[in-house]
Amino acid sequence: MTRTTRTTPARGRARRLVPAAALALALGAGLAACGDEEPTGSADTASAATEQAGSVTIGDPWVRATVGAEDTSMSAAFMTLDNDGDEDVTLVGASTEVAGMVEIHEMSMVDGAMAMQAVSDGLVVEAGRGKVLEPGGYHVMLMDLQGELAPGDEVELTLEFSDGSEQGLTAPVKEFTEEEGHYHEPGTGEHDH
Ligand SMILES: [Cu+2]
Repeated sequence: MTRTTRTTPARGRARRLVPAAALALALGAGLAACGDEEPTGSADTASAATEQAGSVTIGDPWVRATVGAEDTSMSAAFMTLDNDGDEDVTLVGASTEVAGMVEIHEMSMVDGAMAMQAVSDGLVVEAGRGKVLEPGGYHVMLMDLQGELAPGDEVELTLEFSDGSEQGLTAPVKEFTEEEGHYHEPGTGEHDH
């Protein structure tokens, strides 16, 4: 298997808007499901994949399956990032062997429509606080996928932070099914401990 890992930190990249249609393909039909709609089987495997290094703790990582999706070239990784340190830390990039291109994205309303775009300066995780990466909000965008991602697969991801540290994690691939017509606007992605 050819190694096609390419690191593409979000920092310094031009902000690119992706139309809602592409979004729907990338993230499933919906933009967000309500919080009580857990991805299939999320509870059991998540804690085992949690890793800690530096001041940022990664929790509940998962990657959306592409099996059955119209466009199987894109997916996204989701997780929580908690900063227990005294300094802000910024997630500046990520890489994985399964995707040719990885970017940190956010979703927001642009001209009345949901769109996603690269977070050009990275995703700041403030000291003592956390960020949630979830469908409809922040996500680690996986593009140029090398193959289909099926539920049960595992994706090795490396996150790169502004303090120069890197964290590897293993994210299980899960199906994400949205409730039709039950969308809401994404939260702020912030949460307290
Ligand atoms: Cu995206």
